Amino acid sequence: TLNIKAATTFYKGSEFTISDVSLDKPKHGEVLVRISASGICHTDLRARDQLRPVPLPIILGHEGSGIVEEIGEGVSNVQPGDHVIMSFNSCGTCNDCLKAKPYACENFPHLNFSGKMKDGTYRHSIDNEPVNTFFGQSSFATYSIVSDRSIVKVDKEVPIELLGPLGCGIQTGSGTVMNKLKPDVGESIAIFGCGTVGLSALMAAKLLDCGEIIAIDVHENRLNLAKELGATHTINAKEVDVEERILEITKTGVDYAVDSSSVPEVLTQATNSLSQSGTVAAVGGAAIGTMAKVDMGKLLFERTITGVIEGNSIPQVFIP
Ligand code: CXF
Ligand code: ZN
Repeated sequence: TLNIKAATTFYKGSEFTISDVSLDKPKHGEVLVRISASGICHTDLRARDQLRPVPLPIILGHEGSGIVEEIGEGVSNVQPGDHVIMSFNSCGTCNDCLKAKPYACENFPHLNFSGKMKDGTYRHSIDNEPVNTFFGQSSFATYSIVSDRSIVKVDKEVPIELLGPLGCGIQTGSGTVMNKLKPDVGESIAIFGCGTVGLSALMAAKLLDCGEIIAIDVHENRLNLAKELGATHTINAKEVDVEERILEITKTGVDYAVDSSSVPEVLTQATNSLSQSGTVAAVGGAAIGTMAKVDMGKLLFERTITGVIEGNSIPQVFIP
């Protein structure tokens, strides 16, 4: 075992507490990574606050980057010394994985949120008591053990400490636009929520030459950043009727919308802001049972509401 430090969450809403943790050796198909840095995603905070139920105590963090320290038996995609980032875990054997949709893996909940490794055991412990793992990586720590399926090898030339958020937030936002919505040149898009996910969606929309790129948030500083990154219009939802304003800008409603908020009222608003055949992607981490209102009469005219996990990304293909 290895003695590591981890920012541990002991109870609902608790501070991240730096703890001494024992970490077992990597088993078959697993990789030990020395963490350089980790991003922080809203899903970490939702898990800490038990809005996404996860077993406690747990070491959160799922946007880690670092250097491979050791590989378990059967690992062939990386070597010690490789620079890597870590993304979500998937099983590789269910129908969706076999159809190259690891983000829709049937075992996603178990592999990412059950607190256990794939084989049902734990690698972390404090005073011989098991500590739960998160998103198959627990990157708020000095070391992580992850499945080789979570690992994305990256270029050693790129500053490793900046890359972690590619593994979740950035691929969620940009992948939703590039892999799922695939807007044509000149089509319009509304981005509801301008955090990491929304702004990554926005940058992708800009790269794909969308026409109107409308950023919606309640914080002026985020809207200013959205402008800098390519928003053609910004709307402060605290000050303006969002649906009216979008209709004013686009005349017909937007072709696409991305809702990263996981706030039910925002999904309703985004759906109502669509053009006749528009699509809205809900990508925030709403818990099962979160209900939003939908105008079925409007939906009927070819509108689409879809969920998107991790930007429909195969991390090893999309991230490089
Ligand atoms: C998550 C949201 C909760 C379900 C899995 C994907 N996205 C990233 O944090
Ligand atoms: Zn995340």
